[in-house]
Amino acid sequence: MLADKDRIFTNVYGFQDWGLNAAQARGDWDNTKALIERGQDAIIEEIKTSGLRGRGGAGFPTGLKWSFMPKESKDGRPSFLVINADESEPGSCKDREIIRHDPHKLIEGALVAGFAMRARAAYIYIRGEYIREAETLQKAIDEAYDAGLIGKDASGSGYDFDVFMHRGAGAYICGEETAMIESLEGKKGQPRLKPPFPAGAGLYGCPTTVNNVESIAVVPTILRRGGDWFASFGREGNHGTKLFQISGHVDKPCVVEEEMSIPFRELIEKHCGGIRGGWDNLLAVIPGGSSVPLVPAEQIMDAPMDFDGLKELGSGLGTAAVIVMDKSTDIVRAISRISYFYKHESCGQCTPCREGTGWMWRMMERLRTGDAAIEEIDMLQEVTKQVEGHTICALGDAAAWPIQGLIRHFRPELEKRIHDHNAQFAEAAE
Ligand code: L3W
Ligand code: SF4
Repeated sequence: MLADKDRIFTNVYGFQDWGLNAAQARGDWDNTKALIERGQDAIIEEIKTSGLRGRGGAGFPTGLKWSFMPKESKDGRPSFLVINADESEPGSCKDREIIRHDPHKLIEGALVAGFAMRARAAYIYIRGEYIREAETLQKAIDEAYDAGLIGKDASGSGYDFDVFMHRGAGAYICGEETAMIESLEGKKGQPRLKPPFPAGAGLYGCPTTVNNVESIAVVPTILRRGGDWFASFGREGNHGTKLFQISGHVDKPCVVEEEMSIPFRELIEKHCGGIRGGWDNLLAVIPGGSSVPLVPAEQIMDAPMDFDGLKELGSGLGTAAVIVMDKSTDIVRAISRISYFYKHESCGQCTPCREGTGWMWRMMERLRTGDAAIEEIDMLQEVTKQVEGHTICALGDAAAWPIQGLIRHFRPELEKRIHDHNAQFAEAAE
């Protein structure tokens, strides 16, 4: 288990004040100037050494992403850092805790990361529903400006760096990086085709990097304690500490910082008091937020909770939003509800997603009630394949994968429902 001394988010439960003085007492903003004086390339190298991979779902190597940003400005165009605080993935609630209780880690991280990628400013795009969090964040930004930590000659480094907060308006798709950029520009939040990636043409056509809140908030601590320190947690290719958000049928749902690659059973035993009704009562787990396929109980027990371990099980770490479902769960209904979510949140600009998410949800509803033909299971699988990989952004995949996971692991349950329904119908007809 991760020792307290190795926790980055020491105020994640809000036992202390989030304000500047308390944050400084915890070590934030401690000689930030010295971090900046190391220089852009040294900072990027340290982040590469740490093995940090993006904490927003895709797990892309953070140092590598920063290195895509241009070293020289073309035609006087500025570069930007955009921080994704549009936390909307069902099950995810870690960025909310950082902003509520440790906002200065995020703001200091924005300055140091922004400097490393030669950005002129950071835009923090916060989920519209996070009303009180937005108030806290804006107050923390104001505190940092008033103390000279950001703005002109930020932290006495000679570097000018602004931080702006922008509130979203309730659309899940604005968490997709290019939809977020469109939204920041004042347009309808719809994803752009990639490439070009934001590092080439992002906000206002300028080089931009979009990073998740947690990815940025851990940066100052990594630089202070060293990339090797961060890399000493977890296993090859899956390094560092990580905020896990455990919800559902555990005794004590929580957000907890743990070592990457911790086995699932250990994570739940140590921090959540076990599974409701005991381990024999576990049915399945969605380990990374609603976009990733579920994993049945027998496969997840000893699985390392990291990018590669969960990928091997046909799922993913995503945002590490761990949704635990015990045997009381109507698993078909649960996945159907997720399908409805993606149908509702599809931005509608590409046909396989716009039409496919509706088809998938309606077919899921037929399977939920059992009012379907057995062949419809394969037909639904085929529809998911028509959507997966054929859309502009990952929402199409995210809508397809949970259904594929259900069919892969719970086909007998789907068939039983249809048989039971048909038997009932036949009985009624006699
Ligand atoms: C330059 C290249 N940049 C990739 C960059 C790219 C992006 C990052 C990852 O989706 C996933 C999604 C959700 N040159 C590059 C390059 N990049 N190749 O690397 O890109 P990508 O396309 O792999 O992922 P993405 O589009 O960022 C994110 C999944 O996360 N998810 C979580 C969602 C979480 C929330 C939330 O509430 N926080 O919505 C869960 O599974 O489905 O698959 O920056 O530009 N050659
Ligand atoms: Fe919009 Fe869906 Fe296409 Fe993404 S996949 S761009 S959400 S229609």
